[in-house]
Amino acid sequence: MLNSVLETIRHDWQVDEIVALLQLPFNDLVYKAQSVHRRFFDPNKVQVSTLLSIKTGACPEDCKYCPQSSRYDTELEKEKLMQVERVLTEAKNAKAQGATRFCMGAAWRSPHDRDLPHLIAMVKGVKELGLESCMTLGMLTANQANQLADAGLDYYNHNLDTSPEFYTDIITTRTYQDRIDTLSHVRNAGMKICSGGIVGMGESLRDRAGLLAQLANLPEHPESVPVNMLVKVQGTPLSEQPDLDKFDFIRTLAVARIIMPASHIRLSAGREQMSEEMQSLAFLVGANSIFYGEKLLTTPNPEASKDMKLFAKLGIQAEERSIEKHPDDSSVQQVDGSSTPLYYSAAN
Ligand code: SAM
Ligand code: DTB
Ligand code: SF4
Repeated sequence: MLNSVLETIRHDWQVDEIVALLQLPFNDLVYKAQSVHRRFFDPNKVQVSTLLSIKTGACPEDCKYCPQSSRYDTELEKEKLMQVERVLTEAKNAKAQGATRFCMGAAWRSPHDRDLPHLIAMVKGVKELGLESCMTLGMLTANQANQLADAGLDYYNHNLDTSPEFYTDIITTRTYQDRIDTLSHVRNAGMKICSGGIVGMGESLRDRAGLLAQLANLPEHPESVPVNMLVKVQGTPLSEQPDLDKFDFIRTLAVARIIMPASHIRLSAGREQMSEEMQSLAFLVGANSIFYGEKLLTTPNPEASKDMKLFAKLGIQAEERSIEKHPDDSSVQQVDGSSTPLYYSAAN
């Protein structure tokens, strides 16, 4: 059973194949995605992470979507690197609200080595609370990745954002290859990867396929794949971008589920603007992770109580445990060593 499941994990996706999946009749795509989802996950469990901005605004990069770039006037209140104690207070609150992973984000091109001791103290403190830890700090050197891994950092988030072809329309201050290099430093250091992108930035369907191909063709699939719907922030160059068709967004999630079947696919930024029906379609096609709590980094997210009500209506439960190893690795074990099945057959 396990072998046949693992055979379906591929790293040789052609962009044309992914374009064809994105263009399937909608009902066929939903059925395929939900069937794959049931082979790999409990369909009624969703992982919940809480985000905290530990350093806000004044970023030197020029990412056209981002309210934190110093190049755009978004009236954002800048904040220096947060004190460790304050970060840990926020982490405790997140745990009390039911989050299992705490993600700390900094508006940096890359961290300075002088910041590492503070970051390491944050990671250790979050781990001591019994939460999984995640950071997103920009580009990392191999040495920085090793130091964070040694401190116990579980996940590092670094998005590819879009296809290689569309990328230069959005960011000019770092290259696509810079991003791939950071991902390989993270992987070599033994951390789990959270990497995805943003849709709704004016990219074509082929660009969305190109992003998905890049993610799925990494040497190992990212354990977590955030699919962000562009949050249009006044003052950024993308503030007037027309909305992406809602079904094209759902299609992107569905295809991410199909081609990265063992990864958590996160219905990430943009939920504040989505109806309950749209979010439930996202879960139906295999999205199984969300950011939980009323703020993303700088923009609003649905209130926790609203999400809990939606989960209750849909019979969804927050996922409690994580797995020790990625199912892309043949020996899968639950953290607590239990024999709870990881895979759920479509026939069940
Ligand atoms: N500065 C670091 C970096 O860019 O690598 C880490 C923080 S950055 C804010 C993390 C990610 O948030 C970006 O890669 C992007 O995918 C996402 N993001 C930022 N602004 C967004 C927006 N307006 N809408 C949707 N996603 C956004
Ligand atoms: C990711 O892919 N999305 C999150 C997280 N990783 C760091 C960030 C979304 C940011 C949305 C805009 C904001 O709140 O500033
Ligand atoms: Fe800076 Fe990250 Fe925003 Fe780009 S996405 S401007 S690197 S904070």
